[in-house]
Amino acid sequence: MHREVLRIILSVVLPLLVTPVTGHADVPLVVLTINDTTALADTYGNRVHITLTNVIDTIAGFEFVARSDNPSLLKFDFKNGAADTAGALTGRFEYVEAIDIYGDSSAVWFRCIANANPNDGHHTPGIPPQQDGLAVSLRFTTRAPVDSLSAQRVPLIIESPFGFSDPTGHGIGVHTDTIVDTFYQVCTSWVEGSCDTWVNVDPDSSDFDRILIDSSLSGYVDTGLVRPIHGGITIWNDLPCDFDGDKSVDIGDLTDFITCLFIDFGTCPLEPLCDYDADDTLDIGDLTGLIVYLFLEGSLPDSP
Ligand SMILES: [Ca+2]
Ligand SMILES: [Ca+2]
Ligand SMILES: [Ca+2]
Repeated sequence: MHREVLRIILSVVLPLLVTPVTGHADVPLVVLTINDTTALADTYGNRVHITLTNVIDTIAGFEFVARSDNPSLLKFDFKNGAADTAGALTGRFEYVEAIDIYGDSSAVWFRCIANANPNDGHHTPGIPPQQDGLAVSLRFTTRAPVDSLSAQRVPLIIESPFGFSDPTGHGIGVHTDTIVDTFYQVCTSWVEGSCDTWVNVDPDSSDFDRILIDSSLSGYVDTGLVRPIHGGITIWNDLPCDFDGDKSVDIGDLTDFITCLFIDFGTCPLEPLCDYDADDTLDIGDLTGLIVYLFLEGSLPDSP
């Protein structure tokens, strides 16, 4: 078959093979979440967890950019390795890279492929369907908040390149657009019955030997099917609930809290705030919040 004919057939048939992704905006296939986190001002060694839910597909590779909305307060820590995959779903992936995409540590471009080297004698599987697994942690550093009296939240935004591949290398939740263009051509040089040189002509003013329909495909991720959930870091000058001021919240702070609530009644300090329900008093409800944070799956209060 002539190459030209094959090309024409392919360019007509190919769009028909591309099944459009129908929208189920309420049932995403993949969700990537930046989890809200609290950090102290002017510190390094902080981590924010990025979690992944993949409902149907095994994920063999993915990429995303996480950008700090306020790099003067929060930057990613490329000196110590911006991505920490220890104990994460990507921990055994053969290729993992965290790129300083803008060169100023304001954003991380994270890329990973499970079985990046197919010839190393070891098949590294992707991530089978699961919920809320830790995909990777990102390290960041903080500066002091501008307003020293209150905490400040720095949004972390998920941006492109953003996408996920299944084990066959196909993008998950990718819409494909077809761009079609039509050319009218004459042959200017025949070699043994086959055309050597085709030239485009204007069909209104010239005869033509053939019509060429050229199509090219371009794709984009449907964020209804592959959903990014942005997050943020609340930066405190003083750590909430750090009653003894040792820059960490632990059982010693719980003891201080219990003491001020039940033994030296009314001696709870106004700072640091540990006011979970934001009612401007410290009481047993706030103590419960701290207990949940220390022993179960809770967080520190996220507003002053
Ligand atoms: Ca391999
Ligand atoms: Ca403490
Ligand atoms: Ca309270």
